[in-house]
Amino acid sequence: MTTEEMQKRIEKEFADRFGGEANVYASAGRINLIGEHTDYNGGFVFPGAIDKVIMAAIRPNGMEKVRVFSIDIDEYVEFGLGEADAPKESWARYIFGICREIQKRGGDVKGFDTVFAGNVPLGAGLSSSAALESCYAFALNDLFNGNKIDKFELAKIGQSTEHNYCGVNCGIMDQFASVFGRKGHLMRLDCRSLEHEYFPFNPEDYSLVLVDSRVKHELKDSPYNKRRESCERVAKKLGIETLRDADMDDLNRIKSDITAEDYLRAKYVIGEKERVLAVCDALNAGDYETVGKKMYETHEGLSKDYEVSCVELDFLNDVAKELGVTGSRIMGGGFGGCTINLLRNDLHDKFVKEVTARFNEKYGHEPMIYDVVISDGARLVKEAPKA
Ligand code: GAF
Repeated sequence: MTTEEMQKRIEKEFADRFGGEANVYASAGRINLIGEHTDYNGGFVFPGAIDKVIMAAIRPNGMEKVRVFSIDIDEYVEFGLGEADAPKESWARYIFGICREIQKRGGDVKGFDTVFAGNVPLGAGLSSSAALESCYAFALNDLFNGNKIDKFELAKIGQSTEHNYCGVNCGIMDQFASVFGRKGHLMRLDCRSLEHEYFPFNPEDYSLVLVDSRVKHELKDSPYNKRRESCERVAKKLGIETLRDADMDDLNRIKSDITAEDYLRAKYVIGEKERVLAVCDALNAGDYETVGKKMYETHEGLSKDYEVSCVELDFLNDVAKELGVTGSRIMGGGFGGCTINLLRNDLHDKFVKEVTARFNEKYGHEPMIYDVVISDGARLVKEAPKA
């Protein structure tokens, strides 16, 4: 479904269920060029928002409850706005969490009616959950708080929702990308200081392609939280707040005091910190070959040291390398989902054809291919006429 078709569908469903018109908001899924599992370690990330969104029609209803219909799940849920009212449906807990986190910060949330849908592929590592959170955080800020909550706080509201209502102890990258995304730009975020910089990303000769293994990726039941705990244990041992402040000499000094597994996790994170900075320099110099080389190094680290890959993603990475793709790696939390591939435009069609055929031959199903279009993040799409 295109975004335009989706908007029509949402508006019609809203009118059928609740009558009349509502404001329409959207927020985006994200890619990340490099800097994986660095956000909760106080390091750097390099994401951008994409042209796949979660979109919602929302209108205050003058009641003390939220009435919500998910088009994709084909389910209707109602919930109140007190802590005890948390819905059991996992998808509705994202919206409930956003309401509660705004309230906890002293913000205002009143009852509303809403219908939403999305075209961010689920479980593909493109952060459909952050898109959902950012869409509602942005909308409730606009509808009930006169846009007084600043953008970083909106991202943090999404992150706290994951922590407190959805069981994922994530970092800030996905919500940041979804809220701050800007068309044609990647962003480098320092997750410790929250300083960020926009980088125009429109290389003439290269493009980004996602290959979705369709191996389902669900961070809640994956060892994602365990990876974070490993990093925190090592940082504690070193007497520092996060691994951002460690280098390999520090890590080697305490090697005999930590498990072999924790050592490998921290080794990956320390290496990744350096790689993001090297990629920024390379991008500034227009040196995409170096960007690609760093992406392969990241894949190797994520696969061997951080152990968040799977056979399907390693296979996709091998095929990319064999076909001469400039850079390729697991993207997002891992344990399934996509690889992100940087490749010369003249290789695009050949790569898509070959990787699809070879993956299908090996695993019995075709991967999904998405050409990356870097787009805007959270936004008001349409304002309903005043009643
Ligand atoms: C997931 C998390 F939600 C992010 O915070 C980040 O840690 C990412 O995995 C790995 O870089 O998307």
